[in-house]
Amino acid sequence: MAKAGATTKSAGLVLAMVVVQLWVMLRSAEATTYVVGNTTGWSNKANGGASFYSSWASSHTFKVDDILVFNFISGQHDVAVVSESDFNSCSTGSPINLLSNPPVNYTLNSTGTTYFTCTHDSHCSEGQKLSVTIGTASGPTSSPPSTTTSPPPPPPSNSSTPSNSSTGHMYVPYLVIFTSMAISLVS
Ligand SMILES: [Cu+2]
Repeated sequence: MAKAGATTKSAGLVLAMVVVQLWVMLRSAEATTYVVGNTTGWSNKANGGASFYSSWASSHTFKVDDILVFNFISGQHDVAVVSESDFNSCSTGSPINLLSNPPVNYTLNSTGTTYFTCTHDSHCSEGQKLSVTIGTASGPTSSPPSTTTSPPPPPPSNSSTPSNSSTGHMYVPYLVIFTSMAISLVS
């Protein structure tokens, strides 16, 4: 009797561990943090210039809610989010967004391509530029921009708020399944 009880107890413990592990795995698949340029960071002196950042970007598959970390020395660089044409021509005079306090953590909040560069001196033309594309199954949304200048709303699926408490609900079904499995095994 005592032996059976101990077996039940350890089986329950193992299952609890599996549940926790699965939960951690699922949560880590949620959003990934990428350090731009890895140890090189965000620089105009990257080996290979612009191709350094394009190959860095192509070595990753980005998704909405992923975070880009731009590491650089304060005052030497900045992170400008620019339009495609400004990106191509290295026009840094009218960025969409300008972030200058390192480390800059930028959350990718929509599908499509986001263009980054540095506004300091000629850093852009020296290769300090990065474009990051988040693909969709059917490509970028085809709805033309209308009168509004506000950014497009986030996709309606998944979480409307990025907080952990709301996304945590997504995994409740898994926990229920595993808990019921555990109960059926021990009973
Ligand atoms: Cu720079």
